[in-house]
Amino acid sequence: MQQSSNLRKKLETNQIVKVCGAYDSMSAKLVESHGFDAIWAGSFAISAIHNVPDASILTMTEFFTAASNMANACEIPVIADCDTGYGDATNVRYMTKKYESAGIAGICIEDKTFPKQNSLLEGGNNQLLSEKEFSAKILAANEAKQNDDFTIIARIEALISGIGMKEALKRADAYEKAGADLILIHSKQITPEEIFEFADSWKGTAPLVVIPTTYYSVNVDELIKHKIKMVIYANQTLRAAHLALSNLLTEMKDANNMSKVQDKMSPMDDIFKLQEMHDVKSQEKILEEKLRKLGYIS
Ligand code: SPV
Ligand code: MG
Repeated sequence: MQQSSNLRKKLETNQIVKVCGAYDSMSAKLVESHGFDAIWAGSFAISAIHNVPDASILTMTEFFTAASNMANACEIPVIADCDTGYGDATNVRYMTKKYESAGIAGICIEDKTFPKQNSLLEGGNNQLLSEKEFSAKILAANEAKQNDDFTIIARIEALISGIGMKEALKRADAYEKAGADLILIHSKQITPEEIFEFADSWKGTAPLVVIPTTYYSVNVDELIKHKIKMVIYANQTLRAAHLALSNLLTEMKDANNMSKVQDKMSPMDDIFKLQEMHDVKSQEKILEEKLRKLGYIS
């Protein structure tokens, strides 16, 4: 099944859709094998593995390569975090075609100005684009998509920028009218109150998406109660990998041998399984048999 149709099917059930962030093919594959519904190809994590700020430093091509590598490696849908759409409505039109034809299930664009900075950065620049200009980007993405199931998520940064709830709700209405399939309401508060207030006041029909990074203690049950349809755990895998590697390297540096770190790593066989290395051996056997039948091997 196409990844975009798969995502639509999940959105049609009455379950919350659980999406987890990844930063490369291996982390995406792990997200898939642990049973998540979809993968978030997030700009924060992809920027981090390139050691650059999440501030529109990488180009569309680099983000696209990262997301399409994940889509190639996995069967579950990949949702690409496309920041502000890498330019204006024309760039969004081009970008949408490119992402959709690579088998990515959906894109998310946010209503900040380019270049953007990560929304959770203390003192970050969170200037908003006008509602009209962002609506033009949503319209352009809709015109560009080929398959109805390709999903367009409009991300509202009004609460992040501090402009307020009224503006956030007004923009959600506008973006739904422009054709957004889902509305992502982002918050950097440490509690979910403003997200709940938004969800309870929202009169539209587009399903809501949240990213509970700062308000991490919110329960899934509470999200469901407030009619939130999708939860994205955006950067936990990147941060966990960073911590695990840092701890391991500290131990390795001062160790006389590697005995002590053996239980801090996956066994080689787990990596062979991830790579489907065992398939290579069975494919070799099949080839050998065919060559024998052709008389090349006695
Ligand atoms: C990301 O994961 O890149 C996001 C979510 O956009 S946040 O870091 O909260 O902005
Ligand atoms: Mg991002």
